[in-house]
Amino acid sequence: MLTIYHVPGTRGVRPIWLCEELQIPYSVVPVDFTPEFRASSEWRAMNPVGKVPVLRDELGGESEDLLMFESGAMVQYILDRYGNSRLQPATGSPEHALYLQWSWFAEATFARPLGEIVNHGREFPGEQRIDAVVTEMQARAALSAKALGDEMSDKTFILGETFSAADIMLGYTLMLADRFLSNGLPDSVIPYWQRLTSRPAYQKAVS
Ligand SMILES: N[C@@H](CCC(=O)N[C@@H](CS)C(=O)NCC(=O)O)C(=O)O
Repeated sequence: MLTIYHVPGTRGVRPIWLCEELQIPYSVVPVDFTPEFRASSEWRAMNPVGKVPVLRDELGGESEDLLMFESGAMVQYILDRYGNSRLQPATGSPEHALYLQWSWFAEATFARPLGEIVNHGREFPGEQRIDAVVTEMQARAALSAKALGDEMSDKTFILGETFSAADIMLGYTLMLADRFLSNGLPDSVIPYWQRLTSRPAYQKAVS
């Protein structure tokens, strides 16, 4: 049984959305997102840097529960263990290489400047906020949004016609971009964003 420790609107949306797409059982445990709780030894034992989400998999039998942080790693684990080859191309294929490329792009390249914009708004209010950093991160995030829009000019989903978990990885990043890009999502991305947000599994994950 999978349990996702989650704060609404944060990266736990990714494993929840995936479980909904795969129609596998899971439960959600709400997490107190205050800095105090995230700094507590109780939470640091679950996530050593005090972030969300965390995934627990009760493996049963003699096995200890598996505890994981990093939402992209959770998505890959759930797919590999419970996905029955769904929502990802065959491992080692060129298609899988592109699936990995876009999944990593979503978190390592596109979400990173967006995360800094969020942090400067939330953690460093007032005079501690460095406006030059926010401006630079806006430009970096906008460049990633444009790159994604260029890629999506003739595609339904990031790998072509078929929806995959790379779309889930990108979908959460687009949620952030939609909220925090100062000029909003580029027109080239909007049809893709609308296709993602119209999926019932996405809607369940954000409800
Ligand atoms: N790469 C990590 C990022 C986790 C992350 O930044 N989570 C955010 C919420 S979406 C958070 O906990 N932020 C609080 C903080 O950075 O202090 C993942 O994908 O799980």
